[in-house]
Amino acid sequence: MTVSDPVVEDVVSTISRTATEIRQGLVGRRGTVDEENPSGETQAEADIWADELLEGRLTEIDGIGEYASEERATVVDCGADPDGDAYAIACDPLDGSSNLKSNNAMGTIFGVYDAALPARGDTLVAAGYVLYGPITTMVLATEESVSVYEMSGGERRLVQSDVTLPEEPVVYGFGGGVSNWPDEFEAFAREIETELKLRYGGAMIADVNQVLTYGGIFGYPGLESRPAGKLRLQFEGNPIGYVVERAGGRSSNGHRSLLTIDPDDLHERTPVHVGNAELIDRLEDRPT
Ligand code: AHM
Ligand code: MG
Repeated sequence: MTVSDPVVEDVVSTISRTATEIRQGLVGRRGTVDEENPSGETQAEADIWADELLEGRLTEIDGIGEYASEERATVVDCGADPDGDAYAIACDPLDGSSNLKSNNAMGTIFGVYDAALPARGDTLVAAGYVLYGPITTMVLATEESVSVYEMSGGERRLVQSDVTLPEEPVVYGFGGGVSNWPDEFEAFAREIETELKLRYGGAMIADVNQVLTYGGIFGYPGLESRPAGKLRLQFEGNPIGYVVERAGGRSSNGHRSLLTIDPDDLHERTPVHVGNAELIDRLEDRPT
């Protein structure tokens, strides 16, 4: 399947090629650097390297007006106007990069917004992620559908089209630490853990991919110590919310779709919940 919008196709092809390089270049880049990202987290050498690779490639594309990532404080202006004809790209270059230490799965997340950043998720025209698992796959959501590709040598090969969440949920994964969960979320989680199987790997992309494959729910709630939670709306919440909603599921900050949140800040955080609609409805129905 090719993407019908030529700029989006260019973005997806560029990310396909770059992701192959990122995967191969991780060897020797497992250390941390003496820097913090704009969210105050220690950066891995690989975070900065992957961000620079993506920025270099994506800002060259005609029709791209802005590039932003979790790893840099401000938006890179590429000259064209995302509130006009151009698009803006937001990336999490290496989601779950703390998994580098234990050699577990990670991913690259991207969102293509038809508005200047920070933007609402309902201005996305495409979003997806590359999962660096035993094999490299890309999940791509567009206005038309959600597709899965296997990636090899910079090329992507369609392996599944019109992806939808399985109707019967099977797995769940909740981040943040039980002792730090608000009581009402803990009560919900206790209910879910009697119904579904736990799958939590510390990289949202890998955990969401389990939900997309088997059905279920992934959540990173607001915490007692950090009410907005950990995940960032522009780089993580919106793109993943878009993918899961396009696949027939729901996304939520605990109250409403992530895609309807008006952002105030490029790096703002939000509670993130995605999965089968019935489970997200139940989460939202609880008193908070
Ligand atoms: P990152 O983008 O800096 O890697 O942080 C986000 C990651 C998510 O992939 C994952 O869901 C979460 O952090 C895991 O956090 P925790 O270690 O608190 O479980
Ligand atoms: Mg991340």
